[in-house]
Amino acid sequence: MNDNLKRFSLEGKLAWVTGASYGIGYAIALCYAKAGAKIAFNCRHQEGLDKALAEYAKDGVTDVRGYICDVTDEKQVYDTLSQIEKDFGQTVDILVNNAGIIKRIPMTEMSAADFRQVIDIDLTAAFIVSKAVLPAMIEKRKGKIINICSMMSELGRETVSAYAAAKGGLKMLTRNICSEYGKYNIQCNGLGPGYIATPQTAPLRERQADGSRHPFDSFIVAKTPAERWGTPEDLSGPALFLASDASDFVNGQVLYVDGGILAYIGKQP
Ligand code: NAP
Ligand code: GCO
Repeated sequence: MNDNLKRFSLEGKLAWVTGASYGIGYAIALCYAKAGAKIAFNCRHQEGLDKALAEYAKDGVTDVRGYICDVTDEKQVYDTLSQIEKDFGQTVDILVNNAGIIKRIPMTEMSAADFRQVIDIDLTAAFIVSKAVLPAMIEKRKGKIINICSMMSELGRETVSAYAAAKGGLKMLTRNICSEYGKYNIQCNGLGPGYIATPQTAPLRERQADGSRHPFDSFIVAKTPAERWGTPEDLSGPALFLASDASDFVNGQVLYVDGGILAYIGKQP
């Protein structure tokens, strides 16, 4: 492998991808494993964890362990991190704050409890898990933190006030971790997926009773120069770049992987 390609290798690195039992997290973890990384992932449901382990095995990933951990629970996060370090015999080199939810409710109908839950999982949890892994990265003078942001880090839309507030905040948390810890050779960047076909967006792509496409599905295809939804695999290469030595001088950025949505006014109806 030539020196340039070596910079994209994750050989010997330990990556913790939160919420990687399926969807975007799974695709990122799989890509990292194929680039040589050992994988730790977590989720809240044993069934999802077991299914994911079977999928990883089917995809040829052997050096992977799953943990039941709710990323909003500080004790669970610290206990899981200790177990990960014990199981793999090393500290975390790469953290991907991927776990996330969305609640699509008009703001005037959304309870404060619902708003808080989205903020807790999509923003506060990234603070909790990043804070947990940072001391070892500081010690090693090396580390990568990748926060999974969103179109909603830049744009609003009806019914996603909590999610947009969380993802906007996550962009600024990314910049702040860069500012505070860049001197320790720690890079913290955001990855901003466009509209990706995963369980999270399945309701926006459901066929209508008459078999026609969901209006939102048609809207997104018209708004995307690539004229398609993204797949979790579309994120793998950019995620690998941000996790590898190839991005050691990239810090505090959000790399949008959106098929061009943010650059495009949208197709004339
Ligand atoms: P998804 O299919 O709904 O998967 C979410 C994952 O997070 C699951 O593994 C879920 O497992 C886990 N999770 C949720 N809450 C958790 C918690 N409190 N603690 C631990 N794990 C938790 O979502 P996705 O579409 O792959 O999205 C992944 C990330 O990308 C999210 O941050 C999302 O906001 C972001 N994103 C998605 C899109 C898109 O179009 N799909 C675009 C931009 C950004 P359990 O339920 O078992 O915990
Ligand atoms: C929505 C979607 C989006 C995507 C993604 C876009 O309801 O608008 O769920 O929020 O999940 O975040 O980048």
